[in-house]
Amino acid sequence: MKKLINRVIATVLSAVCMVGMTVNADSSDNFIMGDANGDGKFTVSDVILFQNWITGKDVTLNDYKACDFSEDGVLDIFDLSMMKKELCTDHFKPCKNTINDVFVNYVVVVTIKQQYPKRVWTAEDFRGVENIDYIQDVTPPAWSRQTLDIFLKERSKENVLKMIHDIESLNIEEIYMVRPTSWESGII
Ligand SMILES: [Ca+2]
Ligand SMILES: [Ca+2]
Repeated sequence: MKKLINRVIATVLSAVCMVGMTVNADSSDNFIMGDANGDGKFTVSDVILFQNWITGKDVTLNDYKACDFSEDGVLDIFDLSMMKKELCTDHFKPCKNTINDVFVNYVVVVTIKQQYPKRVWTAEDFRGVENIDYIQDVTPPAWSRQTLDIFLKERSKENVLKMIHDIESLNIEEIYMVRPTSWESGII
């Protein structure tokens, strides 16, 4: 009997997951991807909350869009899977570019981890890093990672690589990766 009940529960759960649930149209545009409970960070607590929601437990998501990782307007098991993967892989990725790579221009691209809220970055955040001309926020609309372009005063491939090294050496927790604008850099 217990086995049968378990099977019924599993069937119901998989039906819920397959069908998915429509995202609330009133959901805000100002959210941190993965921040299901709305505390301003994307952590394992959000994964647990979303998992409970997907499996039909009586819990509330603070912002539905923050869980729609596939961006299809429906919350389902695929979003949960992507969310778990994202949390596991959102660690700092050191730059592997070399002087032999093709650089599109002499700009350093800084990508912020997606569990940090967007904020204004200035040269003060990169204190000690020389050769910064100006910083431009180039985050695409609705993009979960903030993206900055740092323009150099003296522009050369060597200086781009030096600045990347200098920024990486600051060990700023919010930074996901620092790259040249290179077709080979694998910017995502
Ligand atoms: Ca959270
Ligand atoms: Ca989705």
